[in-house]
Amino acid sequence: MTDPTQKTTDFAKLNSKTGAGGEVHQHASDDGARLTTAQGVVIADNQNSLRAGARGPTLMEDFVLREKLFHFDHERIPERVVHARGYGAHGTFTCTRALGDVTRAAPFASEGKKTEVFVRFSTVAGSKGSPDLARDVRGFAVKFYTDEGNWDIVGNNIPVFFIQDAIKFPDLVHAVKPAPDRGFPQAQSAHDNFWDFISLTPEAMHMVMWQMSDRTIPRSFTTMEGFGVHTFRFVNAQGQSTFVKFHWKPRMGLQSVVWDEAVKSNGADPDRHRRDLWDAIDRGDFPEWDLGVQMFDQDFADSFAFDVLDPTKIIPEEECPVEFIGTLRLDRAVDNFFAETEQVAFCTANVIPGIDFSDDPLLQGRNFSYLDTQLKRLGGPNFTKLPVNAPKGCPVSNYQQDGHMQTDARKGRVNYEPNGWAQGPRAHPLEGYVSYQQPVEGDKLRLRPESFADHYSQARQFYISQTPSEQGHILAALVFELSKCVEPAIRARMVAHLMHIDESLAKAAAEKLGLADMPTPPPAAQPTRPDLKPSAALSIQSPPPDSFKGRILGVLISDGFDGGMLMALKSAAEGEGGVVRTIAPKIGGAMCNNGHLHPVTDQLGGAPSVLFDAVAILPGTRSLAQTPAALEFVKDAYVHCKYIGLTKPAMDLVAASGLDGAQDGGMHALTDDGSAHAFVTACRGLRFWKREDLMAK
Ligand code: HDE
Repeated sequence: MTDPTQKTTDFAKLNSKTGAGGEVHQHASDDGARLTTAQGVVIADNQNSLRAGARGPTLMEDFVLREKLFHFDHERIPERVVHARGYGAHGTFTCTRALGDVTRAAPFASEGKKTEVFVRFSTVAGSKGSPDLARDVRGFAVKFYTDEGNWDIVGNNIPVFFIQDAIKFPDLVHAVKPAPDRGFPQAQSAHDNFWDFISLTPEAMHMVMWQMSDRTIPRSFTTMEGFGVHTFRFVNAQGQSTFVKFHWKPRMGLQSVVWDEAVKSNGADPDRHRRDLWDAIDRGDFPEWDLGVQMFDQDFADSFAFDVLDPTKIIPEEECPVEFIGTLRLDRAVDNFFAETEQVAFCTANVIPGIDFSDDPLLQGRNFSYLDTQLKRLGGPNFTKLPVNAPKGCPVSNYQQDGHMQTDARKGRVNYEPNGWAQGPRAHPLEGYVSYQQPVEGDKLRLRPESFADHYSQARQFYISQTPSEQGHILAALVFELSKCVEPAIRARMVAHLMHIDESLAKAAAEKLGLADMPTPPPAAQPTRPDLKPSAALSIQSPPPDSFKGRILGVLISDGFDGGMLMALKSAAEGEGGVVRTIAPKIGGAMCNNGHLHPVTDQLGGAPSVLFDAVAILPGTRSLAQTPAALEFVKDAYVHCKYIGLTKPAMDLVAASGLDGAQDGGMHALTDDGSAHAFVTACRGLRFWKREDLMAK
């Protein structure tokens, strides 16, 4: 690193122009580069506009000022209508199983084949500046830069959707977004308009159960699953089709936070998810997902209990296994958030040879919609030339021309095809994209098929697949959200739907909402099937991950703390691929019991325990029992069912927090290296969920 004072001095010699206060206005840049206008003219002074006299009017001819303000005034583009808040990263997809017999899609051509990718994660409802941990569905959009063109899987972290037909999408989004008159609430579904719409839309019930589960408050992007949602087609070189559903499974395992933690986390660190992804890549802990596929033929589709074209339904993994075919690794943060994450343009219609659509009406609507959004946001049809959107693995060659911001200067006189000049690219019947030859017939009509009519059976199946703790979270989420609805009829309508899903859930919700009478369930287009078996893959809590990899242990210390214990915890957590952060009353550090000042990563007031996966409390001679932030730290960790490691000097803090008598299997005494190891091993289990029962007593 060069010494900044040195640079100032050097430049002062070079150009000793000073302001009225005597300050030096500019530094020589490290590489001697010159600041220029967009036209390439070197700028002499970037601090003062051109004036007639030192205190006189600014001149219109100041092209440096004019260009700078002009560019600044146009620095924003419209945010995405949905999925506005997002974060992207680059990576690689590696094929682990060649699929040449099933699809000619380039990424699956051979085992070990690598394809560059760009991934953008997002929330759906909130605008660009909204907090990361809103209760919301997460977008999981992957762009594969394949050697046969760009292919996008524009998925979510939930395998089903609220609606069955694209025509309902604007209404769904209007209902969840801020109300048009008051412009709030922002980034949440806990309000009348959302539940009004949902309670009048029975097809949403399956998705609502997922939405009320902890899936919508994920610990981080790296602990979420991703799903293509719709049924797609794989098509092989012989033109034969196999239906396929896409699944991304995080190597870190599924992990979520609890609701109270999400709420507090949004205050403590609204950028929590993007920071987590940035930090993970920065420290070389590259997040990974396995790509799994459920492949099935027409016979399976015909015999399956639901319509495979219905996006409100899953195919349980027990009925059609998820087969792993590759791994996604994110290993490069963006260089520039705007240029890449903001300008990336995903589209479900971006497919390559070997990938085709099904007739899912939601997918068909999406194929139509995304280009419109790109045009609006990116200002013209040439957004495909932006580096993040341009194909990387293959040439692009066609006769499209002109339009806003055309950056290509194609040569030659020919811009049409066929042409007799023997110039320019030609279509290729063998290598080109050929749509799957699917016979199509039918009357033109606006009608939902009867096979889409069962709205409750899979909602019930999801609910009974959850652990009792997860079922408790769903109930609590429903009660929280519906309690925010001012209109009693909306609450009653929702509870009435729950009757079709699970009577005990409906009754518990009614009781907690203070409903005077149980509402009558609405007529169901089809009765709920009681025979669908629980599916283990639908639960987050079971089984928990088998290591602490990628997670953060927050260690609270104060002057005189046990340095040996901190080292033991670090070695145990880092041995599992975890991260340790140290928190102390002052950011300058805390005095170790060996007499040395130990640096810390966080100051207690700005680092509540909600930001950590597990915590250890190691006060020294300086007690923390009178420090409000320390009391909150330990109380919240307890209430959020976190594993808590405690040295003896921490006991007065525990007592002062009112938790003295509440010690349980999730609170570990830290006495020696062995106990530090045992504590970190216990932390693998996500949370000490049994505490919920203890707290309920
Ligand atoms: Fe989207 N969706 N969507 N969507 N969607 C957009 O495109 C749309 C749907 C999804 O990180 C928009 O560029 C319609 C389902 C993701 O940039 C827009 C319908 C799923 C992203 C749009 C749906 C998604 C979007 C807004 C109903 C899960 C963010 C900005 C027919 C499988 C991509 C944009 C990114 C973005 C339309 C339903 C996923 C307006 C019409 C179902 C992950 O074009």
